[in-house]
Amino acid sequence: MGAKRGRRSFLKSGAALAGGFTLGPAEDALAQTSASSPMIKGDKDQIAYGDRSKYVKSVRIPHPVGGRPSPDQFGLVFHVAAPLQDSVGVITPSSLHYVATTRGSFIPDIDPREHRLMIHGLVDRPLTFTMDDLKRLPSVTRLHFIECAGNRSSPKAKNVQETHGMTSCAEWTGVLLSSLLKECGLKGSAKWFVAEGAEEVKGASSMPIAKAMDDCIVAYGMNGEAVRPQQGFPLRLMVPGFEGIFHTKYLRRIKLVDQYYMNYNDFGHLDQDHKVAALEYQIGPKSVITFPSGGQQLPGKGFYEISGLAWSGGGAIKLVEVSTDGGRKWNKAEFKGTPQRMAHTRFSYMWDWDGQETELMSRCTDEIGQVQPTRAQIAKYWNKPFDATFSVPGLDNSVQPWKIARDGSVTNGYA
Ligand SMILES: Nc1nc2c(c(=O)[nH]1)N[C@H]1C(S)=C(S)[C@@H](COP(=O)(O)O)O[C@H]1N2
Ligand SMILES: [Mo]
Repeated sequence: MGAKRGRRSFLKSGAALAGGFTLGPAEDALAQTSASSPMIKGDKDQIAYGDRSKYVKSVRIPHPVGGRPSPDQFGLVFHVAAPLQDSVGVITPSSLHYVATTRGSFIPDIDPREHRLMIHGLVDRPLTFTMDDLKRLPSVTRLHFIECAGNRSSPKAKNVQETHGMTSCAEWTGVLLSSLLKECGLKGSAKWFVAEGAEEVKGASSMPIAKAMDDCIVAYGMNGEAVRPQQGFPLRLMVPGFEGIFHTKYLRRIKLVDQYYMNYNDFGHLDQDHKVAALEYQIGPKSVITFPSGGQQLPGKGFYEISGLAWSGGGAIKLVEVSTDGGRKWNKAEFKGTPQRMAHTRFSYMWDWDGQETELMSRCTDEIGQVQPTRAQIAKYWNKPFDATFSVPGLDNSVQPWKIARDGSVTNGYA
């Protein structure tokens, strides 16, 4: 089909609809709203805090990032992946937000009245903030994704939850770190900062001061309510576009320092120049088709809105292209809403499937011109043979192919 053919022409064309849609008599649909329908009881719990429909079954899964099982032999959960295959829009519901813990699933049970954020080191005035102090200050509310460095596709992964589920996007509310640092007064020698969480292993990371003064958020709000305990209640640092590990949960201390300091979280960067490592651990441009995706089943040929997510640590997504023929031709996708900086962006492409075997792919370009690479391009870049043994070194932002079989089943194009 041509990219210019819009949704309207599909909906006017009976031939397109015939493939898969059920067009029953209208009375059947009307009958569904009759008074005999079962009702959800308005019990006390449902008044206080609403549940989703029992028919909606979308759940997170333990995710073996890097082959490490969750839970492990000691019962610790390290990685939990979001069900992106069921996602609509760009916000991940807080209950379905991916979770990554560097030391397993010990979630501190913090009383927000007791919680403090201390900012010290190379500042004129070290300050300690209570949660109430922070909430008095001017706030920002922004959409941002977080992605774990372990989020990678593999031939073994069956669906988008396994290939891409270690990223999520939420609306975060809090105070800009730059506002707090201005209150403290930065000394000229402050070049780096170390952010620390409140667990026994503090999950500290070194980050450049330029990032702190740019767009970091000390966040207490998530998707319209308090940050969830799994996401860092009562306070977490958002470092937009940086690898997930920098987004310090249970944030309790920020120390301004004059150089890069090696911390617990920086162990993964040991084999590289420290400064380069910290500066380069920015998520590359990445996109994935969530519908149709691995494990799903197309009922037959005809019209489908291909839908997916794109994001980049380099800024807002500028362009998404979709291929419906295994990468020969690339077509411009549409955005749902305006792409935000360092946020998931929903894209779509109208597709008329002819019922033949094919492969779907998406690739994106961000506002600074970075283009998402294919796995073959990455292999070439690293001068490695591109065969079954190839796995992407470092962060994996490769193009994800989904194979469509003639029977409409969708599988991982790497398998
Ligand atoms: N204090 C603390 N912060 C942390 C972690 C942690 O275990 N403890 N995990 C990090 C890692 S590895 C990632 S990918 C992100 C995950 O954020 P999420 O669990 O809210 O999705 O938080 C980071 N911040
Ligand atoms: Mo992570």
